[in-house]
Parts: sequence; structure tokens; C-alpha cells
Amino acid sequence: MQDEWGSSYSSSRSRPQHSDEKTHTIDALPPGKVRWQDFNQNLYVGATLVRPGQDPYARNKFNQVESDKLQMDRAVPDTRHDHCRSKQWRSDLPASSVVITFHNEARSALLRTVVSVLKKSPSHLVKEIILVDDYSDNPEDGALLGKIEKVRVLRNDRREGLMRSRVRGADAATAPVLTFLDSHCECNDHWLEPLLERVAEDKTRVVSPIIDVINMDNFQYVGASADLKGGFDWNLVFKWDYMTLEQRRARQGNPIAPIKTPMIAGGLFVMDKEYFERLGKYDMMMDVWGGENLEISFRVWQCDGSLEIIPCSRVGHVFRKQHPYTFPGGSGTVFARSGRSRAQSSPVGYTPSMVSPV
Ligand SMILES: [Mn+2]
Repeated sequence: MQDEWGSSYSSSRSRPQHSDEKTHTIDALPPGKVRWQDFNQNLYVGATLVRPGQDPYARNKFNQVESDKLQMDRAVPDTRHDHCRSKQWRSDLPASSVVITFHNEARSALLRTVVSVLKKSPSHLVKEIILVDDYSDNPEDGALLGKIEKVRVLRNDRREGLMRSRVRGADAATAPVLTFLDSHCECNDHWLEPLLERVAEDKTRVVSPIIDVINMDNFQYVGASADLKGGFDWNLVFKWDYMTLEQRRARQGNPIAPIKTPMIAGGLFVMDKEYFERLGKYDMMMDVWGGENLEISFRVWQCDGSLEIIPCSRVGHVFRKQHPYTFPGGSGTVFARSGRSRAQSSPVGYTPSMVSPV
């Protein structure tokens, strides 16, 4: 499929603008807020370091010692295709509310997610970052980040799970576009503009970046293949599908064209807020985690929307082999419930089981 990323919008595009970053001074901040550059990382992360003799994987199922060593704004490689570097984006993009839900996330990983959003996005495109603390053991994990510019913190007073937490964040959002992020991500250069552009041009698009890999053992940032699509198997388990040779050949003329996909990975995506509401948000019966990517994808199919992966947008994510959470009622109950409600809301009637690798 030909896309319109070429020149048709050139009249309303401009080079990426940094002008408002220059004029952004500490004087402009509301009382009690600090710029991310002035946030005391050592104090915040230092309070929860892994102690000698403790297993660095015990709490998060990734190597927290390696995560804690990194600077909150560490440099990561620009993994985009060369063509992306000279691209220009529309100058009239809508602002977005970034919704990040978490439960007992490692402070260093959560902080890096927040800082990477602020550092790697044009300031005027991020209206706010809404952190939804899904009843973490320590309320200060989230509350302390509320000092950072643009960060709002909502805390559930009991465990609600991913879907209800995201809906709570979306309901509180004041920007016209919603950006959902996982709590252990690092946004890459100009990640946001290409996503917002696709949604600005068609509000029924639900768009996702290419998800790069942050190694769970050493936290190295590794570029992911641009030749993958989201899919699912007959147990409704999300999986990545490699494009066929034919599909890859067809893309050679425009390797940075949006990739139509039947399914998104679920953790990271951008969509219009009104469209999210029109879709009926999420199924509020789904608990904790699992199946939400299929749920939202099925709803988009049923409501004349489309799902796309945008190659010029890159966001790193810590992929883990195990869940770090406890599941109220046990994971079997939670997975089965999530899977069942998803299958009932979907246009197909598979036997549900589980689940995606995020
Ligand atoms: Mn994740």
C-alpha cells in the first residue's frame, strides 16, 4: 500500500522545532515542580537499591542492579532507518497525554521512562504525563515523581489491574490524543511526532512504534527488526510475525512507510481520545494483565479503524521472561478471566488461553 509520507503534506511540515525547549525556563514551572534535569535521581533511586546478598531479579524479574546504575537520561543509539533522519513532520500536530501505569516498578526504570518522554519529545506535544500507580507497596514510588514538570500522579486505593488503570488515566487526560506506555521503556529520538502525525491525519488509526529491545540482564539497548508485524496464534497468544518475502519486497521502495498490522503489542500505542471512548475503552472486567492487546485490536477492527506500526518511531522496552507481579486470585484465574472476556467481545470464537510476551 502506498502511503502519504512523501511530499503531500510538505506545505504544513517543518523541521523538528526546538525553539520552545530554549525558552522553557525554571521560571515557567508551577510551584513545587522541578525540571527533569533537576530531579534528584540519586535520592529517589538510592532508597530502593538492591542490597548485597539480595537477588537483583527478585523484585522485577529483570536485573535491577544494572537498571539502577544507569543515568536517568542515558544515551541510546538512534535505531531508526536513515530515511527517518531527514523526515519532516507536520507543524500542526495535536498534543498528547502520556499515560503510564505501573505496579511495584523499579524506580530507576520508571524514572527513565518519564525522563525519556520529556527529553525526546517536543515540549509542546506532551501536555502531561499521567502516572497511574496501581496500588504499589510503596506510595512514594509514584508520589515522588510528581515533583517533575508535567507529571501527574494518580494512585489506586486497591489493585485494579492494567486495563482499569489505563482507563482511569485516560479519563483524567486533558489532551486530545492518548499515548499509552509501559513503565520500563525508553523513548528514542523523535519517537512521538510520527505517531501523532498518523493519528492527526485519521483519528481511527491506532499506531505503535517499533519496539526495540532493552536487554533484561545488562540493559543494553538493541534495535529491533523493522520487518515484523503483530499477530496471534490459535490460542490467542500475541506473537510477532516476520513479513513474507513478498511483503518485504513491496516495502523496498519506501522502507519507512507505516506497516499495517492485524494486532498491536499492547503496551505502547497512540490513539485519539475520542476514538478510544467510542470504542468503549477497555473491557473493565479484565484483571491485571494479559489479552489487552487483542482486546483493543478486535475493537478497532469492529469499529472501522486500522492498526499500524510506524517504523520511524522507536521505543525501547525491557522484555522479560516472567511476570514480576502477583496476581490476585492466582494467575490462572486472572488469565482465564481476561481471555474469556476477550473472546466474548471478539468477532471470532476461539477457546481462549494465554498470553503475550510483555
Ligand atoms: Mn512491559
